[in-house]
Amino acid sequence: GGQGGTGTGVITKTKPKTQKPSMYKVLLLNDDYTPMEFVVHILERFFNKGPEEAAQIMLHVHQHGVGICGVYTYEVAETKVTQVVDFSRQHQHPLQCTMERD
Ligand code: TYC
Repeated sequence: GGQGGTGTGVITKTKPKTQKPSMYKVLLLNDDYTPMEFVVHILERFFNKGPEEAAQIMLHVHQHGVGICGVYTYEVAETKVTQVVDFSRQHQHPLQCTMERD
């Protein structure tokens, strides 16, 4: 829909805006048992990180307790969390992954 301007004869239009989806941060939590190399592998495999960024994120989580793997729409974030937790359990690692509104 558009509104015609008045006064100057200049026509302005208000664009109908489609809603942007809410975004969710996927967070990785530190623990004392999961090997560092396994966490790097997770970040490469499920979050499409290169080896350097993956190592950087892993060390951030190791030192600070929590870190951001990526920001996604709800369904994608939920799928990543499930994939990380399932894959970690299959390898007997206690790695925890969660999501929160951005
Ligand atoms: N703290 C773990 C260790 O010393 C490494 C680790 C890093 C575990 C990040 C989980 O999300 C994590 N082996």
